[in-house]
Amino acid sequence: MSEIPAGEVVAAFLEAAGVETAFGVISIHNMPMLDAIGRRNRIRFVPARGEAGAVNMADAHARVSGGLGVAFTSTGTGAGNACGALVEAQTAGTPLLHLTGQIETAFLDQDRGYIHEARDQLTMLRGASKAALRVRCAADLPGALREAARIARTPPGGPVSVEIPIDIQEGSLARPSSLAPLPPDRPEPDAAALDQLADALAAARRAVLWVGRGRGLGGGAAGAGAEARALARLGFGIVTSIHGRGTIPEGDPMSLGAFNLQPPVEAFYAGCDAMLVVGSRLRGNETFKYRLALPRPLYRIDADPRADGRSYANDIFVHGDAANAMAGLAERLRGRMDIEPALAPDLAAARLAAEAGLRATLGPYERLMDDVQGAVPDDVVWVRDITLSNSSWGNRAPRLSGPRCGVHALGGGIGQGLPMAIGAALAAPGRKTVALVGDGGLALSLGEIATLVQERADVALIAMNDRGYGVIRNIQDRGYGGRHLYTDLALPDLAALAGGLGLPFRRVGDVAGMRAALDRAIAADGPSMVEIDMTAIGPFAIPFAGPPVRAKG
Ligand SMILES: Cc1ncc(C[n+]2csc(CCOP(=O)(O)OP(=O)(O)O)c2C)c(N)n1
Repeated sequence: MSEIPAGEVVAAFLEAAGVETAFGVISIHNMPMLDAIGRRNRIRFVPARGEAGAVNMADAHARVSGGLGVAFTSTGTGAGNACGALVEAQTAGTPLLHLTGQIETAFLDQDRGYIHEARDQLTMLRGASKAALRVRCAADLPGALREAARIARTPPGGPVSVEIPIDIQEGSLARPSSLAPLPPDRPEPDAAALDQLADALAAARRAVLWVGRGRGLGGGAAGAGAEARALARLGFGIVTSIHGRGTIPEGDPMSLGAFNLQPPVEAFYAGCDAMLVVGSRLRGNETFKYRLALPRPLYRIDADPRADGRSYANDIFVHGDAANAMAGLAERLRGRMDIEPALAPDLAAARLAAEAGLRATLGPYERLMDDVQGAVPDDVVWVRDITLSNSSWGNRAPRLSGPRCGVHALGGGIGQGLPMAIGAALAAPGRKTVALVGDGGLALSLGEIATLVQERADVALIAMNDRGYGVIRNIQDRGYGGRHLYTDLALPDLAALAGGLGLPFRRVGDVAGMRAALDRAIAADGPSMVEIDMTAIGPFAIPFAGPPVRAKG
C-alpha cells in the first residue's frame, strides 16, 4: 500500500475542502504541513506577524468568503497566542480550522521541559474553540481533519483546533480512502412546527423579522440571504443584529438596518403584533441586557436547540437550519400575509428618528459618517474594531448591501480590526475593504501592518487617533471621578510608520479634508492609511461611554 507524508495529507485535505488561503506563523512544530502547502502551491499561505492576527485573518476570510477559515500555529506560546482570536471566532460562529503543532507523542503530557511544551494545551484550546481534537497516531489524521471540518461548519459554527504532534507530522501514513471533509449537520425544521409558525404569523398585521447571522456556514442566516429576502418580501418589517447586517440589504425601505434598540425603534416595536427572530442570540449589548421590549408574540428559529427560550421567552420555537426554515416558512405564507399598509411608513419614521438621535451625538463625526457613506462603493467590505466611532455609528453605517459585507469584533475585543481587514480583503478580490480602527486597537496588532503591506491587501485603513483609550476615558469621566488612569497612550508617528513601510498615508486634521482623503484611499489600488486626528477635530457631541444602558426614569 502506498504511503503519503502527513504534511501532504493536511495540504491535500485543505485543497479538498476548497481552501484557497491559509494564515499562520511558521515554526518547528508546523513546518511539515507548511512545507507541503508551499511545495504543492495550490493554497496561498499568508505569514502573519502573530498567531492572534493569523486567526483573526482566517476568521474574517471565512466570514466574507463563506468558506472555511484556516490558521496554523505552533505549540505552546503560539497556540496560546491564538486563543483570544479563537474566542472571537467562537463568539461569531465562524467555521475555522486551527491546526497546531504538539510536541512528540513519546513525551506528551510528561512535563519534561520539551521545547514549546504547554501543560494541558488541549484543555486550553477546548476552552477557546468550539472543539479541540488531538491526533494520536498517523492513521487518525485524515479522520480527525474530516471530523474537525464537520464540527466547524455545523451551525452554530465555530473554530476547531486540531493538535498534531510533530513526529506524526514528520511521518507518513497509508494513502487515505477519502480526504473530502464530512458535510456539516443541518438540522431539518419540523414540518408541523413550520405549519404552526406560519399559521401564527399569517394572523399578524404588523410583523417584524429580526435576522441574526445564524453563526453557521450555509445554514446560518448569513448564508441564507436569498431565503431571508424572500421571507422579508412577504411584508415583514426588518431589523438585523449587528452581526447580521446586510442579510437584507440595508437600503431596503422596509429595513431598520441595525437600528435595533433606539427609543424610537422600541416605540415602533410596541405597535407591532409579532416578531420572528432568526439565528440571533439577541445579544446583551443589543437588547439593553435582554430588557429591550420586543414585540409579542415572539417566535424563534435557530439551529441551536438551546436557543429555545434563552434570554427571551418565545411563543413558538422552530429548531432548524435558517435557510431551510425560512424557505419553508415563505412557501407556507405566500399569499397569506396581510400586513397593514401603515407598517412601512411607521418603520421608515422610526428609522429616521433613530438615525437623527444618533446624529445628535456625533458632533464633527456626523460628517465622517456621511463621508464614509458617500465614498464607499456599494459592495464595500466594512471592517470595524472596537472604537468610539464604531460603537456609535460604524456598527450602523454605511448601508451594507449583502450578508458578507460586514466584519466586526463581535465579542468586543480590541485590536482585531486590522488583521480582520487583511483576511476580509483577501477573500474579496476586486472589491474594496474599508476598515475603521482606533489608535488603541491598532497598537495591539500593529505588527500586522507589515502583513497588510506585504500581502498588498486592498484595504483603506482609517485610524481614529485620540491618543489613547477614548471609550475608557469616557467611562472614567462618568464613573471614576474623571481619573484618566492608564488610558493615555504613546503611539508611533503613523506618518513615519507608513513611510517606513511604503504605505500610502494621509493625515486629516479637519472635517473638511475627510472626504478627499477617503476618496483617495478608496481609489488606491492596494493598501493605504488615513489617520483622523481627533485631538485636532474635537470631541463627539455626546460622549460614548460603554455598552448601551437603558436611560433611567
Ligand atoms: C482585548 C481587549 N482588551 C481590553 C479591552 C478594553 N477596551 C475596550 S475599548 C478600549 C479602548 C480602545 O481604544 P481605541 O482603539 O483607541 O478606541 P477609542 O476608544 O479611543 O475610540 C479598551 C482598552 C477590550 N475591549 N478588549
